[in-house]
Amino acid sequence: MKKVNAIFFFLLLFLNINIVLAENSQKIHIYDLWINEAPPTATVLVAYVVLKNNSKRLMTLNSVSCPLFSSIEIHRSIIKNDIASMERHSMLEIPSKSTIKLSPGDFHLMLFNPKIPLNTHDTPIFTFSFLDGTQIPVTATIRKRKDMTH
Ligand SMILES: [Cu+2]
Repeated sequence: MKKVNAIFFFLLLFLNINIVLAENSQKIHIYDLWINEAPPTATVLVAYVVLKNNSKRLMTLNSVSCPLFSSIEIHRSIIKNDIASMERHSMLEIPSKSTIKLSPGDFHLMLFNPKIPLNTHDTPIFTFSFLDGTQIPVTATIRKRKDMTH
């Protein structure tokens, strides 16, 4: 009887973990993660992504990491007194039931010190971490360089 209980307990635990993972991946959907291809000597790259919050709560992105870069920051391109610059944001809020698209000229991810030169067949995996502890791995694609103006 004890043995049966133990098996039942592990089964429940297993089911529970799977349910938690499924809920996490549904409450926020992260897609179209792409990196603008840069010359092999570039020390900083730019990435864009779409974040869709399906949940009933505000989701706050507070860090993005990838082992191929020394650090990743959330930036926004701004124009102040006709001068283009960027400001750093420590986090990015995605309101309930809404979608935020990071795109050239607006919010973007700044990727510092690539450890290898990336080309179009590379598929690095990024981890998006939220204030509530949710962590979502997302595979990036590298796009041929078109836009130098980020
Ligand atoms: Cu930037």
